[in-house]
Amino acid sequence: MAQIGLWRINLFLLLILSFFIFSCEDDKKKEKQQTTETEKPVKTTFIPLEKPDFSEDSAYLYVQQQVDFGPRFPNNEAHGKCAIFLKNKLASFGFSTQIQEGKATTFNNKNITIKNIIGTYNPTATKRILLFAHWDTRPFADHDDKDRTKPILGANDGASGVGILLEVARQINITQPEIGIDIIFFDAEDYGQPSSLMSPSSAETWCLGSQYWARNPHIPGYKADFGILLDMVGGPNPQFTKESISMRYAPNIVRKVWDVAKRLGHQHVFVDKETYFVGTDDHQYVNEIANIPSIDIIHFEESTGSFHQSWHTHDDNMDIINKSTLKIVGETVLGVIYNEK
Ligand code: AHN
Ligand code: ZN
Repeated sequence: MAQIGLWRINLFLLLILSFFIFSCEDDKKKEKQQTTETEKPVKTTFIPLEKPDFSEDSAYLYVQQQVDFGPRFPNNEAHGKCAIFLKNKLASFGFSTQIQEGKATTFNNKNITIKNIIGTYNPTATKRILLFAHWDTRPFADHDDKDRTKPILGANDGASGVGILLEVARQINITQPEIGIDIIFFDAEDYGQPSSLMSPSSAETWCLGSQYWARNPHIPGYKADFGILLDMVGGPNPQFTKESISMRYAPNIVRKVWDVAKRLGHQHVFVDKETYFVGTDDHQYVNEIANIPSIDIIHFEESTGSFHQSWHTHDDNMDIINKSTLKIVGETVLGVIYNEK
């Protein structure tokens, strides 16, 4: 009898225990449901954008035409010829144009004449966007294994951004948006001190054209609502990350541009990642000296923590220029312009 009693008590305890275990499981499930409920992403309105007309063939041609001049760095003959070509091209799209000239000294004590090429569309509009790219090319191939002292063609590093902006200018002339657009092709971005030199590398030896313009704007007190820089925007397998100088000075513009890219279906190229790169670019001085919130669309590879492998080498030629990259960037820039009221 006593044994049966004990057995009954054990069974009773087991029942109570299993009841507790099951009810705990239940609580966990509820908890889980609740967490997933609150973790649901906040619904944002996603409105796809109609793709603006942008001819990648025209943009490609404009890149080719610059490269055909040969290396284009301050004081060389091709540089002078290409400056006139770019000014005339912008003028042919209905922009009023000028070449801003200035004197500067390079890291290796060369006296150079800077030529910033400036185009204006709709000069009386108060709402303005500044679009810029550097048009000069590096006078040496300091990242190549051979012929390091010879100048590079700069199809990607230089010509690509300019080629896209020329096609953007052509489209603006067709669609005639109401806002004002200023396009500046900055000179002497790429005459900076090689990092291999033992002397302390100095950021200010780069971007001489944009520094000059930021201190001497073509119109005294010139202002734009925001600026977009294109740098190395024609290479293969592009990755445009949210670069740190842009994020420091103009995070809202980064969001605006990346949002337009996403709405155009280009979110795989305009990746939602913030990256840091050691160095500088023209938008730094447009931000810090001209006080115009500006961002850089620049191909930066997270995997290597550097630019495309052709960077500052003789491989930076037409072979690496990708029409689809030109189109993605061009559509995004035009999408931003058409979205501004
Ligand atoms: C530096 O790495 C110092 N500057 C990157 C900006 C650059 C050079 N863009 C093209 N060439
Ligand atoms: Zn460069």
